[in-house]
Amino acid sequence: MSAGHPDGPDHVGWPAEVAARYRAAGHWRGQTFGSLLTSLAAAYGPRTAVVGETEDGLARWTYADLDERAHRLAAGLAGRGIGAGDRVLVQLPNRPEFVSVIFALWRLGAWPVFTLPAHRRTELRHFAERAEAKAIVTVGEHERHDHAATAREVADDVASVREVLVVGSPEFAELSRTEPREFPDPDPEGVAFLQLSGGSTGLSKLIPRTHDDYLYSVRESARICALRPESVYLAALPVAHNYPLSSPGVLGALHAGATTVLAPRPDPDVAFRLIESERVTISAVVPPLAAAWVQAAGRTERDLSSLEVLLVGGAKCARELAERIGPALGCRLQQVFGMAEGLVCYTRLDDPDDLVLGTQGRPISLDDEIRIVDPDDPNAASTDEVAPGETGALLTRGPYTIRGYYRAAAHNATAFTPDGFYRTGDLVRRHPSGHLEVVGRAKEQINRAGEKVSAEEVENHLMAHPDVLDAAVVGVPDEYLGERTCAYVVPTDGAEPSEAQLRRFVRERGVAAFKVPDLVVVVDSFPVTGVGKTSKRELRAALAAHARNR
Ligand code: OOB
Repeated sequence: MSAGHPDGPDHVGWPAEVAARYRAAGHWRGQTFGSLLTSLAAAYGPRTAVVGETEDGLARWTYADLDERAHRLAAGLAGRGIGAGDRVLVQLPNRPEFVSVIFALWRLGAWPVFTLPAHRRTELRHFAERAEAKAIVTVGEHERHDHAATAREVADDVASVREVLVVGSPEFAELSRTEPREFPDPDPEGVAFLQLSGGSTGLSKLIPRTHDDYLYSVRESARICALRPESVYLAALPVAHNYPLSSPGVLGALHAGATTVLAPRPDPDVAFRLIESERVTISAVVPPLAAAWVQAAGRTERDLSSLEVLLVGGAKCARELAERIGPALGCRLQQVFGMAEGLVCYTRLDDPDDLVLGTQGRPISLDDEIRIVDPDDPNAASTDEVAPGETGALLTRGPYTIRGYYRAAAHNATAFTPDGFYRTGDLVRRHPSGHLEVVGRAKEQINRAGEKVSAEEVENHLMAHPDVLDAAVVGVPDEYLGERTCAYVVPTDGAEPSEAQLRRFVRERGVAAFKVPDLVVVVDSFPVTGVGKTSKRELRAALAAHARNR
């Protein structure tokens, strides 16, 4: 393994004595995801594991089916030269093969790199380069985009990428029929996959998660959300994201022997149809989607009575919205505040209403260490705690929170404290019960309906335009999205770029649509007095204030 990569180690592990403590506490149990599937198939063989659309209509796979498919596909992928430690970009929408592909890779000890269906050429190229990915697994045409063509472009540009495998193609079907064989189980304390960070300083970083640490969070999430074999989890959000994947998500549902229903789209029409037909008991949404469901529930003919729990997270759920969810949908609200880097907080199903409506929950584990520190000091130490109940910047470390990003030593030096706490960039306050209330954000990131946009990344795309001298991207409050992106642009001398041109320019650079600025304001100079051009951070703060007052 290339621990000696010039950009830093693949995996910054936990100190040995800390790891020993997590093992002794029973958090880390030495199981891999591949062996988990084997034991699930033994325990729940004939029960339905996954329901979702394929080319041949609605597929229903039992646990035994899923196990066999993952076995065969693992053998097929091995035949294509994919093996332990290889990184494989996975870009799949919500369809059953997502699950068989990731378990096949896990059985091989290969590392899925979880990209979103929204990602485009430039982002995929970045992930493939960073991870030195060997292959890309994707689909053909989906939502009017030819993913296979984009993947092939990336493969042409990135030397390490040798295979593009297209789910739904005859070639993929052939691979999925390969005679199964066994592979050595990988190290449970080793990296299982790479997740993506939301990104605040430019492009997304890669997040190495281990079998042991992730399985702990999945197991506990399933328990906290009361999943049981009779549960039916509707995956409405894109399943590659950490939230619908593991909080409790598809993996939590599998862990409990429950059924996962994969919704091709999250809008109320599709979701309500599936809730009715599959008798869905639990689902998970972001706040804007919760609002859309609440609104649609008032006029739907669908029977939603099976729904017991709706998780809401990924972005702040306003109390007013929180209060409407239970009555409108006839279910219990569970708030979730999590991050791909690790820490996940839930309100508990037996918490008093005030905490469920007014906080974002408390951590999964008693071993999740929380420090709320001086919000004005980006380098605050874990000991610089604010007074109890005061707002501050959230630092955390624990049994499933990373100690460093993949090959990013320079970034890690500021993203983590010297004693290993992750600087979340979130501003929170702690209630006496230990529940956290998210009150804001210190990081240079826009949370657009739960999708994270790095201000710097979008600025860099804008500044690549010949008519743009400088750009600053800020979030402005939006009733529906929570926040939308507003780009302030200073043109080069004499140039007059239009808003439409600049938005098209960013889109054509091959980035996810959610990163294209919602609003572009062309100005002669930044409309701010008293802010020098020395700190983009101060400039953004002043522009955000300006945008709010427009
Ligand atoms: C989830 O993961 P990411 O990695 O896309 O984003 C993490 C960030 C947090 O640092 C915070 O800024 C924001 O998203 N966030 C929330 C929130 N949940 C996440 N902000 C306010 N209230 C909430 N409830 O978004 C994620 C991962 C696992 C489970 C749930 C969400």
